[in-house]
Amino acid sequence: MIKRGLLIFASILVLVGCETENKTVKEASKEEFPFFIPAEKPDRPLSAAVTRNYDAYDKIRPEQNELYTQFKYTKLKGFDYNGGDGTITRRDPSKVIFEKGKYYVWYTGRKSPVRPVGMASAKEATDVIPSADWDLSDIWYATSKDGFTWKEEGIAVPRPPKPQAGWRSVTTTDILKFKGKYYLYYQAFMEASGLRGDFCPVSVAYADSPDGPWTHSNKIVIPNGPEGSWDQFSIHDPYPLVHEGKIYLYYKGDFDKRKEFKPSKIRMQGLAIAENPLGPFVKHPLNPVINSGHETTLFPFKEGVAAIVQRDGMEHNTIQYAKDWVNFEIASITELMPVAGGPFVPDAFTDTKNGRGITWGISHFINADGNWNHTILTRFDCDLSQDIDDQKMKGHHYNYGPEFHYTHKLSGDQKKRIIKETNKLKGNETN
Ligand code: AAL
Repeated sequence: MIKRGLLIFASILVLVGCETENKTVKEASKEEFPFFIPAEKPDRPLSAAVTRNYDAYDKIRPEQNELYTQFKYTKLKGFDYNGGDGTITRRDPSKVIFEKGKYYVWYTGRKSPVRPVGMASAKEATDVIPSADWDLSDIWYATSKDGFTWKEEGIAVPRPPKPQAGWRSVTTTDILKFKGKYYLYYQAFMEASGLRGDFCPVSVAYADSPDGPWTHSNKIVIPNGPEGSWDQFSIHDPYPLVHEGKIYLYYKGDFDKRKEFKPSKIRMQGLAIAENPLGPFVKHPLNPVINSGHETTLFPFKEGVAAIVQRDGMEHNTIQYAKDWVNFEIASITELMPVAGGPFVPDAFTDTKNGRGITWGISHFINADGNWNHTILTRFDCDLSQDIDDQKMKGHHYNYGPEFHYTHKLSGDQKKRIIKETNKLKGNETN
């Protein structure tokens, strides 16, 4: 009896609730949402999406959102790739710095007698035959007067001798300038990538000049995590910035590799902080701090840090922001993002309290000739800066023509599934 009573009472509550909600909605429907979107959040019932438009973003429209941009690309001059035969690759560029009247960029450089055999065939790799595109590589560098035409200066950091960290390959570097000295952090491979996975820690070399000579620290400064931890195998894409007088080094962990999800789409970013460029680095207890991204690009913005989060993960194709440099929120959604972007960040190392943002950098195109032979460097431009307002960078979308769409075709299995579904319907008709 009591149960029945409670049930009736609960139903009345629900009805009243709906009625109240309906009244609210009814009241709201008297005033349609206005044609000119209110600049401030209106005092009226709003849907979750429109509430988000006011609460989750810095501005309510893309044109005014300083962390929304499109990206424009320009082919670089000064780099030769042997006609794309796979014997030369340049990829994973560092941030760009400006010193001695010119721009500097460092990157993974591979010049091998043959093209890579591929990670799946890593067992066939030798000390001259690369497994992956970034196997058997050194850290090269180039300079430029204008950011468009570059002069390759040569190898900055070569692979060190066995058994030092990086003897197999030194790759995916990034630059730090700290107290007048220069530091290049890099992935330090001690096995051909693909043998077990893409496994490596991070080491660092240092110099008194951006032109070197560079000295290997012969230290693993960002070690792999303990067994069973998210970054136990791969510490990728080291990316140092200076904040609160310390080195904030963001990095990627490739983890959660499972047979049933191959290739894994999960990539997340961690943070490690140190007072000294040679460590010790302390990994943040909230790691991973970004739940998506691959070769993630970061830059100080206002009092926080912004991140170009592209390629992988639930929140790929977003630009994110962390006021506290740890807890990232989505600031905008965009497309055609620079992959492995190394931006020119004038205040990357100034410990700024009001990061100005970025307008250009160097990124890369993998699979540059369609058969995974090699990667090429390119320039990207954007408006993620407090100091410009380039509305030509704030368009809503790119127009991908029919031919581009038709390059993304159904597979044979997908066609078979579709035919099966249609036949099932036909079967239903005859039944
Ligand atoms: C990119 C980067 C790292 C990986 C490989 C070279 O995905 O994240 O550098 O190890 O490719």
